[in-house]
Order: sequence, then structure tokens, then C-alpha cells
Amino acid sequence: MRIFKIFFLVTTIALFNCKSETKKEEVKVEEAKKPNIVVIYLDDLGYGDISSYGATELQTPNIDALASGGVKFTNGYASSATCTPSRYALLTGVYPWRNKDAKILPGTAPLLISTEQQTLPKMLKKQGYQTAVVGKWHLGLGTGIVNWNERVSPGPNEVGFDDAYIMAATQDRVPTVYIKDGNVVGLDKNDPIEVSYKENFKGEPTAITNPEMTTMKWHHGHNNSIVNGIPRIGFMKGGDAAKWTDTEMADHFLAKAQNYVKTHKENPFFLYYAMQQPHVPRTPHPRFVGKSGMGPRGDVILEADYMIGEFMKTLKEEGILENTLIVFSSDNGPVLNDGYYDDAVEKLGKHDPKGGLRGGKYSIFEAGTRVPFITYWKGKIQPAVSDAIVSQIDLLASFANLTGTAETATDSKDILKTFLGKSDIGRDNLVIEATGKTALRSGDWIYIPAYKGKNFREKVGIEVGNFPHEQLYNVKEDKSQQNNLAVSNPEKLSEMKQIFGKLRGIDYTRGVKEVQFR
Ligand code: NG6
Ligand code: CA
Repeated sequence: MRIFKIFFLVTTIALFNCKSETKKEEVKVEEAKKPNIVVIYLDDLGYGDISSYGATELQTPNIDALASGGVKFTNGYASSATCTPSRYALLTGVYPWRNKDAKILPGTAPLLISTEQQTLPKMLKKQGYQTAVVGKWHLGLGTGIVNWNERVSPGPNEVGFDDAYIMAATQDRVPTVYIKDGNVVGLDKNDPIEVSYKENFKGEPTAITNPEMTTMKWHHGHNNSIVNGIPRIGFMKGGDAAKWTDTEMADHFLAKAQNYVKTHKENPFFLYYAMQQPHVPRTPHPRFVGKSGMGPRGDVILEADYMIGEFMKTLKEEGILENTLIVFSSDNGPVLNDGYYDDAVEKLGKHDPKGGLRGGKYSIFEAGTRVPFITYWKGKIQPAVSDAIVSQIDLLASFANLTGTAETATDSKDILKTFLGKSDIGRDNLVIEATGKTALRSGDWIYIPAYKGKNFREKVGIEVGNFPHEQLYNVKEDKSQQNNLAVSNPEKLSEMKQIFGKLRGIDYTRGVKEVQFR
């Protein structure tokens, strides 16, 4: 009996020990688990377009919750004042001015990123991540001549994304279809798609030949093929069943992003959720129409904010909110009239999309590239406002560090601590780009070389920053770049030119004034 008792005791202890061992193991694994990473990237959202960055006429509670619960950067930059170059830098960690083709691409452009190149998703894949892109791509597809009726490649899958559900270029460019892992979604093989950016297909209506078919009027550009009453850039024929419904695009991408999270939550994932708002054409779902009192541009910002709230709910419901690092930002600064009459100018009222900065989309002035930039990680990042200079180009090196590797890319800097709110030190300097022009941010200063061309781009109503003389601003004291100190502060000017020259590989001190890289 006694022996039995002892035996019982021993086995119980052994069992107990064994149990606690496995428990320990589990905790260890849990601790070592790499966080999910989500980049929520808006299109043309300005520094002042959301209430957490000072907007008073628009309320964006869901984005604000990220800003107030995470690090809100006041000196956060996109790499360029237009979409393609910014996205190129975000995904490759390479400055867009190193690639002469990194400019706004047509819907038929070949893939801009080399399949040999380092990318953010490739690096994360090596670290054991599942990777996906949902939303706007605009980095080219294929190798030159694309047959949209077959699998289009190379594309996102070939540069590091396991899963890709995208629109090829922009909402205002053909082809107006969704593409899943290279295949046009819902394509009827009997109604093949043809796309051209050179000439129309015989007999197909355009905004010029059939203006009565348009429900949205074009202001400049945007007068080629008409899809859903909206005239686009580029010509497209066929593919009727596959065409997207513009007003449902936001819900559509949200559903894809939510579904991805739900079906991939067991292991770490990287999701690049590239939303289409508030780029033109602004097509809010009927439930958001009129909600902002500011016309479609304001309405789609509210729509985007709602989608982000729903997406965050999903992370919470799936139990992964506390293991997910979120980066929120925009690809470039704001524009009101980008080619359609849609009341953006007329109904703006007191709203200032630029948030007090000078310029806007396409501009080498601050509003072109300084954008909302937030990092959020519930329980891990303490709420803070940071003045550190950070750029989207730094996500690659910083996430490499986060996930346990030193792998990096040419221009990406590891500023993980800053992104996690544990340091106030950002970059010393940064080269910004706008339609082929570059400028330097270093410390509190901005240096802009002399550039040819007009400063004021009338059609879009934006100052792009071209002047026949050099410009130097202290953007800490002079946020809206009103006082050019190039003449009054020659020492600073010379210091800036030297730094800039080194970074750009150009000797600006020897009287070279104007260097546009394309
Ligand atoms: C411009 C378009 C503009 C917008 C932009 C790309 C015209 C006249 N303008 O060429 O509407 O589509 O390209 O925007 O066609 S971006 O955010 O993707 O860079
Ligand atoms: Ca954009």
C-alpha cells in the first residue's frame, strides 16, 4: 500500500513537472513570437487632413485613436511627393532618385522593382513572415507588353508578397479591375481585356467623343475610356464582368484585409494595406456621401477612417491586437483638384489639408512629402508625440532589427527605437524628391537648389517649389517656409550644400545649381 502511495506521489510530481515544463515552453514561444506588422498607407492624404494632426473641420476618430495610443510623428516623411517613387522607396529601402524610372507610372508600365532587389516583404519572409499586399500597387506589372488575359508577371508575388490583391495602378487609370496573384478577378474569357495608353480602341467611347456618358466631369487629363460613368487615364476595351465598382472599393479592400488577418493569424504576418483614398476619383460609398459637408474628398477621408476602425476591430476580435505593430502614413501630400470637378476646392471651407505647410502633392515644399506618420502597438508602444525626423524608407532596416536580422538596403536606416517610442533621435538628414527634383532636410533645415520651370502649377493650384534661386528654410521656426534664408545665412547654406552634395553625389559647391535627375 505504502509502495503504491509513493508510486502515486512520484508519478503525480513527475506529471506536474512535465505540465509546468510545457507551460514554460509555451510562454517562451509566446514571448519570442514575432509581431505581426501592418502598414496602412493612404493615397494623397495631407499632413493636416486628420483631426489628430490638427484638422478641425473633419473628425477622424479611428486614425486619432492610433495617434493618441501610439507615437505621432510630426516630422514624418514619404520619400517623394508622388505615389510611385514613394512606394518604391517604402518597399525597397532605396531612394527613388536612384532609379530613373521611379516616376508616376501608366497602368501598362513594367514592374519597377527588380526581382533581384531587396524588399521589405522579402526580408520579412526570410524572418518567417507570411506577406501580403491589399490595395493600390502602382509599381508596374510584367515586363513591357502585358496580356491581361493571362497571368501577369512579374508583379508583387515576384518581389516578396505571398498574397497580392491589388489594383494595378490608380483608381483613375485603366485597367479598372482587381488582380489577385497576377490574374484579373472575375474575367470572362469571352470578353478579353485590352489596354493601351497610346490610342483608343476603334468604336470605344471616350469622354471626348461621348461626354454625355460621363457622370463625373474631367478638369484636366482623365478624358479617355469611361468606366462606371467616370472618365479615366488610358484606354481599355472588354473585361466588362471584371470591372470594379468604384463606390464599393473601400469595403472590398477592407474585406480582403480582414479576411487575410483572420486566415493568417496563427503565424506572424506582414500586411501592406494600401488604401485608395483620398486620391481621385473620389467615390465614397453612398453611406458616406455628404457626411463631411466638404464634398467627396472629405467624405472619402471619413470613409477611410471608418475602414481603419473596422480593421482594428478585426485585429481585436481575432485576439492579435497586442501582437501587431501598425504603421499609418500616406504616400504623398494633398491635392484638391487633381483632374476632376468634384467640389474639393469649392467646398473646402476652413479645412487646410496641408496643415500649415507650404505646397502640396507634386511639390518639393514640405506639404509634398511631410505626411501623417504614426506607429501603434498596443501595450508595447507608449503614447508620445515625436519630433524626430523619420522616413518611410527606414521601415526596412528598422523592421529587420525588430525581427532579428541586420539585413538592410542602401538608404534605409535602422531607427527602430524611435519607431517604438524609445528614442527621440531620428535621422540626421533626408533627401526628399518631387517629380524629379530633390532637396535636403537636415536637422531643422531645408535646402532646395535652384530649379527651372514655373513655381505655380496652375491646374492643380499648387506651388511646386521651382525658383531660379536657391532656397533655405528653418522649418522649426518657419513651418510654412516663408523666409528664404539662403542669402542671409551663407554659412548654413554652404553646410547644407555640402551634405546634400555628398548624399546626391553632386558637387553643389562648385556653382552647379540645377540638377534634375530626369
Ligand atoms: C497625374 C494625374 C493625377 C494623378 C497622378 C498620380 C493627370 C492630368 N493627372 O498624372 O490625376 O493620377 O498622376 O497620382 O492625368 S499618384 O498619387 O498616384 O502619384
Ligand atoms: Ca498618391
